[in-house]
Amino acid sequence: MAKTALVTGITGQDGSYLTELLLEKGYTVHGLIRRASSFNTGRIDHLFQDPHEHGARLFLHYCDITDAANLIRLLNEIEPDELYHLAAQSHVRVSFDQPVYTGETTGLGTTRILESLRAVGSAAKYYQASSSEMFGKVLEVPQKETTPFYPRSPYGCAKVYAYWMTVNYRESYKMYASNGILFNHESPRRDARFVTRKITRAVAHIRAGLQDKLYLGNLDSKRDWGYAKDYVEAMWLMLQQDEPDDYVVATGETHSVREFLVKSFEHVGLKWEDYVEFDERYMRPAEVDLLIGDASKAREKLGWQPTVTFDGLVALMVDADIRLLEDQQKGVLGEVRGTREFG
Ligand code: NAP
Ligand code: G4F
Repeated sequence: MAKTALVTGITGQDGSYLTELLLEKGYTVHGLIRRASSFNTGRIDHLFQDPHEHGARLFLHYCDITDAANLIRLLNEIEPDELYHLAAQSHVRVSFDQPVYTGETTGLGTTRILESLRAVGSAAKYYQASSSEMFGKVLEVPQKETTPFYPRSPYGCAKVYAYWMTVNYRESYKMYASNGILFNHESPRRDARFVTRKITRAVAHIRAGLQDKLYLGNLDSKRDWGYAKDYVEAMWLMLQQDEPDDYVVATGETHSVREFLVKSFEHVGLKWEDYVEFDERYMRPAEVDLLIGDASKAREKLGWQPTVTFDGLVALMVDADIRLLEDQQKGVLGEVRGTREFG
């Protein structure tokens, strides 16, 4: 029988790719969205374009992850087979400005969902969006499932709490609850306040003569960057196993922000030094200097592996931003945006 999935954070980068994957696999998908003063469904609007195909199996509900009563009501109504918990205040720099709110959503939001599942007696398989940011000031290179955590931001601390609550509910209540410890993953749907998309978007605008300068912070930190579409496949695989477990998902390669910058500008034949300036505002009180993951367990147990290289990711994102800008200039995008009314 076709399965039903509930996705929190469905309007985010990962939520949108995961929803596409689940609909392709025949699932009925319910997504939680929060009320905003402007449309926030831009990443999933296209899924409603064919109301007889995917659109017919996709349902959205208002629910903030700070609202336990609403969560319980919706879990009773939807009765999901699988719950992918992706909603979070996910920006590390912002978490230093909003540590309490980040703890409330990214940390306690997880407990609220786990406790709601327990309260309604749900047998849904649960996926927790854990993060390589938990490794922070790394205690081992490369990082794997057994590497101890040393978070370096309020976001990292909140994710460590959420990770352990997931393990705790698994052990205490025999819930099927798995942590995906995902390293940075990017795409043309990445918000432009994360460094990769900030760069590729700027390259497209600079190339078109619409922007003079790009202001950035620390160029020396290194990240293990993969492609988001590959990573949502790993999330799904984690919930198809007989037993719950925790998995690192990564490419096994690390590159500095500077390398991403060089490659992005080179892709369009420009020199980054002519455009990039340092801005103190983008520095963090504490930095994560080096992330590189060992995804052997995911490869061996889930049969998962990444399909997009670092160079491929840069090219894919720069090309997508060039196309997006051209479409915006032609006015094409207006037809897609805001076509759904909610409320
Ligand atoms: P994202 O693009 O920032 O999406 C976050 C989602 O959470 C959005 O749908 C957002 O809604 C929703 N959200 C935030 N606060 C909420 C609240 N209070 N109530 C309900 N919904 C709320 O993040 P992402 O890159 O897709 O990442 C998905 C998850 O994986 C996050 O938990 C993130 O921390 C984690 N993660 C990401 C990476 C990565 O490299 N991308 C790596 C490891 C872990 P709006 O659209 O309304 O803002
Ligand atoms: O793109 P970032 O903001 O991503 P960060 O901090 O690594 O966090 C992302 O990955 C985590 C997984 O490890 C996720 F859990 C988290 O939700 C998020 O998706 O920053 C990457 C690096 C940092 O070292 C930052 O200091 O880029 C550096 N950077 C330099 N200039 C900048 C900028 N980051 C941003 N956002 N903006 C800048 O102007």
